[in-house]
Amino acid sequence: MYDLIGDIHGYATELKSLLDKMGYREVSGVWQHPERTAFFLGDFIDKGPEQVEVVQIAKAMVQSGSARAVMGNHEFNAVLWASEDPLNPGQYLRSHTQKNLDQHQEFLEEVGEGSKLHSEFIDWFKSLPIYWESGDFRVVHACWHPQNLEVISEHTDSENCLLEASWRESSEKGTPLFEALETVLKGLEIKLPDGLNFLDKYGHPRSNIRAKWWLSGSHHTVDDIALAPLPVIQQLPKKSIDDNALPGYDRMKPVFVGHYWLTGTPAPMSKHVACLDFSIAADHDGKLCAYRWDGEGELVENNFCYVSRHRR
Ligand SMILES: [Mn+2]
Repeated sequence: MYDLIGDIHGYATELKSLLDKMGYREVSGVWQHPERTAFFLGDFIDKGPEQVEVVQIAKAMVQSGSARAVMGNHEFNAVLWASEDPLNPGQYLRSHTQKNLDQHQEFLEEVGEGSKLHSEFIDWFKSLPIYWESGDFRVVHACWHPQNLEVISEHTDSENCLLEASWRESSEKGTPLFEALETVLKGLEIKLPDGLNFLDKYGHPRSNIRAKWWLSGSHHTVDDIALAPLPVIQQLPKKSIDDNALPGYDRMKPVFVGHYWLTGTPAPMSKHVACLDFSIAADHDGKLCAYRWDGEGELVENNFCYVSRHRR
């Protein structure tokens, strides 16, 4: 059975505490459990103080078969940052702007940009599947969106890894592949009705809101579908959204996601959807969170397991 682990963002000390708490031990340099397999939901890097160690732990586990993993938006961006554009030599698939550098600089400094280790990590990131599905559960970094997964599957191999030839298109705004990856790795956003906007945590006006994509049915209002911190939700109107705006979720099997920087006490989002990102990189109340799945079709709060951010 599987222990699904949310976004780690460079916090290796907490990762080791969480693995230890769940009964994993380091044997010959690889963390492993006698009966269980770990499953990482992506976002290993950026933000935290021990990014190289996090990748080394996870990579060794995946390569030895003691864990599986999917790709997060931070690994996706890391690959694009490091990939020269074949059509514009000297340019990169993710532009080296100050804003993009700010999000990634700590990783580049820790790994050594252009080093052998950097290129090993990029190769490993490229080998991560975009999504994963078995007979009885599903895993994706941000949003299980069947239509978009179908678009992506035209660009992946039998393991759901992006084909080498598709990386350029994956970085090109406006292509179906780019749009599909945006949703699957970064979440579904919908436009607020009537030209409305709200202020994000930086005070910038925004007209799109991240949505609880798994909801279905009609008569939802903007404030009930918003996947946002309370201060944002309080700014949102009780206005209806288009009935077709959300893909909904088929509830055939549980799906595990990360990505959303949740706070508070870990619990399922619904009987079939669990988000395991509890903001380990946040200064206040950060947790690294897992779900210990024993094959149940409906998720339960008791199976969450987490550690708090350590003091440094
Ligand atoms: Mn993410």
